Amino acid sequence: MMKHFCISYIHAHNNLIIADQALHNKSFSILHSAIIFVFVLTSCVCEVAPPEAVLPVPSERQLAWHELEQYAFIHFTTNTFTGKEWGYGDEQPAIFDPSIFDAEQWAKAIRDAGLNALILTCKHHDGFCLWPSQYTEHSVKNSPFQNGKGDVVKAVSDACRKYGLKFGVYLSPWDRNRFDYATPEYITYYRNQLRELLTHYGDLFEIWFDGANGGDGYYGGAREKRKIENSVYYDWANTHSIIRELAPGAVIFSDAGPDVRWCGNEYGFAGETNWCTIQTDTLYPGKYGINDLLNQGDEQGSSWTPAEVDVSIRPGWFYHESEDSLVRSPENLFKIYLQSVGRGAGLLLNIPPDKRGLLHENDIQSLQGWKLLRDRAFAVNLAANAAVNTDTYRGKSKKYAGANVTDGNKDTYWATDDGITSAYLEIDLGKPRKISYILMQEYIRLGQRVKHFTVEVRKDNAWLQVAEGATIGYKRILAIEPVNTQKVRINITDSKICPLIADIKIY
Ligand code: FUL
Repeated sequence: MMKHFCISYIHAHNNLIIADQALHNKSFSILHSAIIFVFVLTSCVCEVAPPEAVLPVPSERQLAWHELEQYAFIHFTTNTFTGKEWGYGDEQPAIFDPSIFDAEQWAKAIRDAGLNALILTCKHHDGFCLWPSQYTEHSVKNSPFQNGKGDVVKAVSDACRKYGLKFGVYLSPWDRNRFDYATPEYITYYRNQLRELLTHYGDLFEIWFDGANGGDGYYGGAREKRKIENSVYYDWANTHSIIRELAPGAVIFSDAGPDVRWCGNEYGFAGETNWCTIQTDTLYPGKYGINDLLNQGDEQGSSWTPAEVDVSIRPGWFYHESEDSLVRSPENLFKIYLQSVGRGAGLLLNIPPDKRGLLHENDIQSLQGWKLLRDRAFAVNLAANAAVNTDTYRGKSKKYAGANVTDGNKDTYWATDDGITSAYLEIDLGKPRKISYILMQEYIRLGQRVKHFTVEVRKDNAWLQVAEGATIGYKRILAIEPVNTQKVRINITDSKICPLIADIKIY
């Protein structure tokens, strides 16, 4: 408000000085002051102060990540050929031999399924590297794959760029092959490998660190159990600063963030109540007993660290022929979509390539069926440009009016005045329509605010409640019992501070 006042004053003042000088008349100075007074008064009435942010707010890299919504995970290594889920670390590189490897087949199927990015397990716990790292012999360079000249990471990152997918990497901290695992030297090795991945494969959107580590392994022939202290061994802060320096656009994922957090399970659901905020300073990857916290976030959290739901299309993370009949159905994937993206989380869906080096036909069929279900469910937004009635909006300014939620522009939003934490938006569909889904988005650039809401539909001259929830966040999709109605009312019943709603869609 003060800023607008000052700018208006300066404009008015400058214009009148010019007028004064032109007229060479000192008697105009009284008039001058009067006009400035009126001008400033008018500007104060017209200019409505924008809402203040409620901290914490997302960074630009996090905002870009939110918009990806759903993306693919690829687990591929020697396990694909041994049938294991966790390789021991003594696998011979010679067994890594995909017969008709085709990264473009993966990228195309993933793109066609409406996924927007891909994260590749460049190194899993067994330590085998899918790229010819200069720091180890335990990699594709000693495998029959493309006569030891191949680089899976390069092929996949190139295919991603060709098909318009963003690319990210998974580098397992736990390495059951390395002789020096659990010593300080290993951390140098690990960071060297990370630097290779961060500098050789173009822009990365996400760097993925899992929390599993420690335990028995090959460890260069020692074949023993090694234990590390999760909270200190990896010295994550210094590894993170390498990423900030070499891949400033990438979000860092782990159980504990800092940019994106694990959702606390591998079954495919974020909390129904899901805060993008959490207290990260006491967390570290691999910490036990925090799964519920990770699942729901923390309304009071001081860090913007939204949840990511990682789940596999098959029972295992790696391909096993015995699971060909156990691929998730399109309906199951749709349910997972509603429980992840529909609750404001990111969805990281694992689709493991088979021994041929291809995504399996059954998996591709499920992906296509899932895409069809999403396309059908969200084909026509009945609320596009619909009239919106509200009980209140900020400063009675058009800039914050209800119409902003149906204008299809995510940068405009409805807001209430400061201090107003409950209000409604009533959307008129023009005529009675059958509706099944309600999608809402907060304007998260200024923080996550809504703490409780209800949804009602107009039925037989009365309002009928069809849904209720706590958080909205980046996105909330509510599946309701299909109902015929012309009017839908969203009641924000509680909010941290004045609510800001950017988008409402009805299907
Ligand atoms: C976990 C790993 O132990 C699994 O093998 C898998 O990679 C999963 C995504 O993360 O921590």
